[in-house]
Amino acid sequence: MKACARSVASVLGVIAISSVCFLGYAQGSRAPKKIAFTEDGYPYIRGEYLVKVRSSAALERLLDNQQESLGSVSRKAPVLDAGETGQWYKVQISDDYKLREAILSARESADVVYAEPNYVYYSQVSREKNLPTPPSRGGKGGPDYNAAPALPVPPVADPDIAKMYGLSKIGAQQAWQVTGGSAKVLVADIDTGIDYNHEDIINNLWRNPAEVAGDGIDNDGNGYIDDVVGWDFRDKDARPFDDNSHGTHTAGTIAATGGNGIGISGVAQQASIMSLRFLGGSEGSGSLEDAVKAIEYATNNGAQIMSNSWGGGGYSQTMFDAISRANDKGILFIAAAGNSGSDNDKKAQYPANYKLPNVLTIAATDSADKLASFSCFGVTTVHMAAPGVKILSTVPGSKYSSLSGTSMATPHVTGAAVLLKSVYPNMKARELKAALMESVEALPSLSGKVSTGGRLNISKALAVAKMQHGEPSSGN
Ligand SMILES: [Ca+2]
Ligand SMILES: [Ca+2]
Ligand SMILES: [Ca+2]
Repeated sequence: MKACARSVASVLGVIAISSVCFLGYAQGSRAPKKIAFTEDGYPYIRGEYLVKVRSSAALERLLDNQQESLGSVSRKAPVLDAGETGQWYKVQISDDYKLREAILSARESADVVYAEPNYVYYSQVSREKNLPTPPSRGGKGGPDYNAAPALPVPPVADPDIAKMYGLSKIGAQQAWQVTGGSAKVLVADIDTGIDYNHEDIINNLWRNPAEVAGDGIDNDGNGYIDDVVGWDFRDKDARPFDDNSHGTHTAGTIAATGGNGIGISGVAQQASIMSLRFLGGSEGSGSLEDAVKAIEYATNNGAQIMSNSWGGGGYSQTMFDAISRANDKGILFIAAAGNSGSDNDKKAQYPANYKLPNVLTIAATDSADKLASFSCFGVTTVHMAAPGVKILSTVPGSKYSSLSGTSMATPHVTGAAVLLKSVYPNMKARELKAALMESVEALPSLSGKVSTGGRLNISKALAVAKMQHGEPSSGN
């Protein structure tokens, strides 16, 4: 009993002196809900935390100690999965009301690098309108490449392109005089999955060259079985199909097939899109654990650009480390600023606010070049804007629909980065980011709102890159 009392006192001591965010609870409901909020308003999964330890033995020691000192703390699953940035684990406890104590006591341990809530993230689409209902999960083992319409030669205009004001705003048509993109540029769409049988996307999907579909074997030894187009981290399988529409929409803006006489065109007409699903359901939500695994997968499997139209949870060291590792590999990480219409300089949004050289944060503008009413901004933390109001793109079932959000602005910049990378394959994250930021079109509505005071112009970005890196190389 004495040992127990000392333990509790020491935990309370930490509570008194620590400046870290504490966990609180949504008021007014006693019913067990899966999601709760920290005191500073960030959503997390009840009863779960992530911890990075110096060894697996250290984890066992920690959990044994917690069980002893915090009586009702139990571990449903001691070690569910190990991340790849080192030894981080997800811990589940039965009583969420003990989660704060569990995290704080973990942080006290010399064995622990950090401990944090398993935050929740959401797709950054405007909720003014319901998303179109996707069809039931299509296909068995992945995309049906045999059903893909062949790209006609010479290129045939995409019929709905006139409805895409975003492409005109950012100078896409002029940029296409230089390059339409390249299948050599691998871009990760970290989202709700993609309808990988969509008529206007199927030709621009990544195909894992070293993986054989449907044989139940991890042919390339990357830890994922039959991952031919990406991975579904939410449902833990090889079929990252879109159950929400959001991810198919962002994928189409990045690189719906241009010049095939069908539907629309992405900002890049050609690219290799990797579908990494960690968000899902009607809200398009997902966990920190799965987000980080998706980022790690993209980093480890050759992605050069990551498109991230989501946000929600608070500062996470696990995620910071994962994005930092992508930075070390020269991978650009493009993030939506958020849809709460607030100032990110005052209330941080993540991943948008991570201070890393490869993070490029995007606000949304409309067809009149005004900052969208829902768009977050931040003169130091948000870098630039792109069209994000009433954006026409692809949705599941080989359909097309308009959506609004910083979610829609972000993939415009991703597509632009694909175009740069396709003719300047040696440009690293830092250089891509600089070229995109230096070439923005300054707009009065963005002055004092984003650090560049401007909106994406890919045609100008290619011109800036040409001054810095010489003549563009052939895209293919
Ligand atoms: Ca594999
Ligand atoms: Ca296989
Ligand atoms: Ca098309």
